[in-house]
Amino acid sequence: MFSLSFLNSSTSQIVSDLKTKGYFVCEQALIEQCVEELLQEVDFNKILVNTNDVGVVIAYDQKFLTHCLAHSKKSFDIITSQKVLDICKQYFDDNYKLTNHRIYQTSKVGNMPWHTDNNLQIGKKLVSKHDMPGLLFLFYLSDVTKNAFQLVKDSHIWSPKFNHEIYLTESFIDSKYKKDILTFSMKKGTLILCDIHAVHRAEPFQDKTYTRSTLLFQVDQVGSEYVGHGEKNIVNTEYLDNLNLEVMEYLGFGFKRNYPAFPSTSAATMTPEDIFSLQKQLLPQMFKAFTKKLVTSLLPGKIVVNIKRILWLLKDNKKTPKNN
Ligand SMILES: O=C(O)CCC(=O)C(=O)O
Ligand SMILES: [Fe+2]
Repeated sequence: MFSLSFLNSSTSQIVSDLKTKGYFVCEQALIEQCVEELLQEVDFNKILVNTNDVGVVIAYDQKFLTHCLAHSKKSFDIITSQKVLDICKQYFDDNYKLTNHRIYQTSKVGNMPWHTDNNLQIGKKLVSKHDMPGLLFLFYLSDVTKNAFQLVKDSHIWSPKFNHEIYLTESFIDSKYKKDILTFSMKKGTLILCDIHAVHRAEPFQDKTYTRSTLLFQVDQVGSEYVGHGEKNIVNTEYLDNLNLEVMEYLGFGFKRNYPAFPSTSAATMTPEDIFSLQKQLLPQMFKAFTKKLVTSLLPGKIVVNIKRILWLLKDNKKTPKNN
């Protein structure tokens, strides 16, 4: 899963970089095969529409699989890996929790403003900034040449001064910190790990042919005064082959979660192109549903059941059971 260069990076060095510089980067921390296997678990072309499962949703030019702990064993393994837990254990000096996670694909345009991720929410609304320590893990799942993650050097030190702001403007950052902007245009598999108090964004871009895929998760040192901080972690129990107290605490077993899954989506957050392509998929299904409805409304229920029985027997070439 992880490359030797990441596994061999000393955890105390990573933590020391995080404490001093506010970030740590490891190019190709995930091996290529792991990225491929992870992406195979996520079908960004299959969108949830009355589907009784977790899956992909659309928010404008981004597609999200938020509940990846329930749908992707590879992302579960990365998020709960010993290396990640060891970094967290050394970085935090109290209990830490996974507060959100998602896999997403950004296409065509991106306009993310400069921000920090120390957000407190009421429902889906960001209401204020908190001072809990926290770490943002971001893995590139595609080669990133545009829409790269950007971070303002040393901003984890001064960002609390701007806790009254939800975003920082481009003109403010350009006028005061242009020379401190780091742009991480890097290969598939790269890990960017940073203090959630660091000012960052995905560099704005516009290119109809470009797509970036990412796995992101955030871990916060959630104190007792912040019960409810975080999104719920929906986990596929099949994946829990490493369950121990450390993982349970980290995933927040028995811990309240008040925030809804990010992003909040509905048919209204789909682009006209996505709605059109969905209509094309729905049209044949609509005719099928109408035909079915017509047949079942014309034929008495008993006959329908008998037809189904006959088809079943013919299909499997079974003998009629004695009691029928
Ligand atoms: O995708 C990125 O580069 C940054 C994402 C981010 O900062 C966020 O979702 O809060
Ligand atoms: Fe962020």
